[in-house]
Amino acid sequence: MKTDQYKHPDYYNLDDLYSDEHKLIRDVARQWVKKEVSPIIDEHYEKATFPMHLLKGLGEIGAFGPYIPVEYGGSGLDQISYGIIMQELERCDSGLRSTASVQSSLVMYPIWKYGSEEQKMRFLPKLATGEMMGCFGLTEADYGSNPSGMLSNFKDDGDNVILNGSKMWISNAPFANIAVVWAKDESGRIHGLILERGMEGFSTPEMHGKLSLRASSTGELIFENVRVPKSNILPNRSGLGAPLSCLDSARYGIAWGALGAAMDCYDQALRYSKERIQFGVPIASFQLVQKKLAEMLTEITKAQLLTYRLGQLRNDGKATTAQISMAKRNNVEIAVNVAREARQIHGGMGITSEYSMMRHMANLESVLTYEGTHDIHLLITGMDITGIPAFTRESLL
Ligand code: TGC
Ligand code: FAD
Repeated sequence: MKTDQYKHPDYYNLDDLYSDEHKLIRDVARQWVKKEVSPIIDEHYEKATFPMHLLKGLGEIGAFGPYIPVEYGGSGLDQISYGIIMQELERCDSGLRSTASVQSSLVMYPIWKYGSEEQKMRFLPKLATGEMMGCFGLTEADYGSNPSGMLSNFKDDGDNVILNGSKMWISNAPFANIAVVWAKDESGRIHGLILERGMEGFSTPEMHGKLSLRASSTGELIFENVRVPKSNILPNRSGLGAPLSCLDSARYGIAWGALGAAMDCYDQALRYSKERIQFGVPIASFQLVQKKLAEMLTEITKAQLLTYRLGQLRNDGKATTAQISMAKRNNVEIAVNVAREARQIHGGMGITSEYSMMRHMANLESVLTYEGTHDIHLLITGMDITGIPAFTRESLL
């Protein structure tokens, strides 16, 4: 069996800025990933299955809602700790990080921020341990980048509401016990509802045929006259801003995570280039290989500094949506490029599952698209700096 030799690159001594607690959290996550995930991830990727037996361990290392207060079962950690855990998971596989970031930022976060006290006590502690898993339904077949157009809707029915519609591309849906679903009331205002598996008319068929993020389970959510108790509606925020604020949290975690994938690819490429002999010398002695390595490390280092600063801003409650967009977009892009260069350094071996670059490359195509596509994030930056939204072509509507 191959051994996971990962050692993170730290060219600008970022470790000096981490607290002892941050480093401990990183060590715990890294050791767990090396022992429990690295040996089995390729098999799950090839079979397109999510390793369900890892859920308990993910809970134990604090990957579910690390920043949720202790009174609700979370670890009460800061935002940099959250980022570090996402980085350690995604440096192994984006699908593993997806499962944890959906649970943390898209299920626990909205319940914590917008739920009633009863909802928080009922759901958060079990979500934190992984005893209960959740998913987040915003995207619909015809409304991906433009969720405001969603068709899912509910009507008042006494103590309940009746929900109809569907969602697609939903991570964790096939096995989730609950789903935080966004749908419109009779006036067209968006609300979050907590759906529970077993509610009549609620189904979660798995989507097949993904060539990316294969070790993550993705499905649809279908609502056919589902009777949802009003006590399952998130009471403390409505409107599109509610789900979008959850995306801020998830995109922040992805910025850290995608950088982890890049760091893993660089680490392997550096090691391989020093071991692989061609023309009688290690390939690391060729200028063209050094150029690749030097450029990879430069991009990683810039992204590490950007991401750490974003973590500080997020800890202070000052990170803006546009700052998070810039980091998500930049880090995924550099990760795609680093994975590709690392793959080339490995020559033919780079396309095998002996190394993780090809899996990272395929995974990162999903990461480029979900949580706001690469171009949507560019437009968020454009809107922020010009004050002019360029999402719609009003004249064509
Ligand atoms: P817009 O008019 O700009 O905003 C509507 C209302 O929302 C407010 N708002 C926010 N509030 C909190 N946090 C944010 N980040 C916010 N962004 C906007 C805004 O102030 C406004 O409030 P109000 O009171 O005036 O109504 O909305 P828009 O319809 O023009 O859309 C803007 C756009 C395109 C940027 C947005 O729709 C968007 O981000 N689209 C991308 C959709 C997306 O990212 N979907 C992700 C689905 S989840 C997912 O992919 C999970 S993958 C997980 C995994 O496996 O890891
Ligand atoms: P579209 O919105 O149709 O975009 C297609 C192309 O058009 C893109 O290149 C886009 O950038 C471009 N485009 C669209 N609008 C504009 C514009 N205004 N200006 C310029 N270009 C534009 N969603 C959830 O709700 N929950 C989940 O858990 C979840 N998990 C996912 C897991 C995976 C593996 C994937 C692939 C997706 C997941 N999604 C999830 C959905 C994801 O958020 C959407 O795929 C994403 O928001 C893009 O929507 P779309 O696929 O409909 O593409």
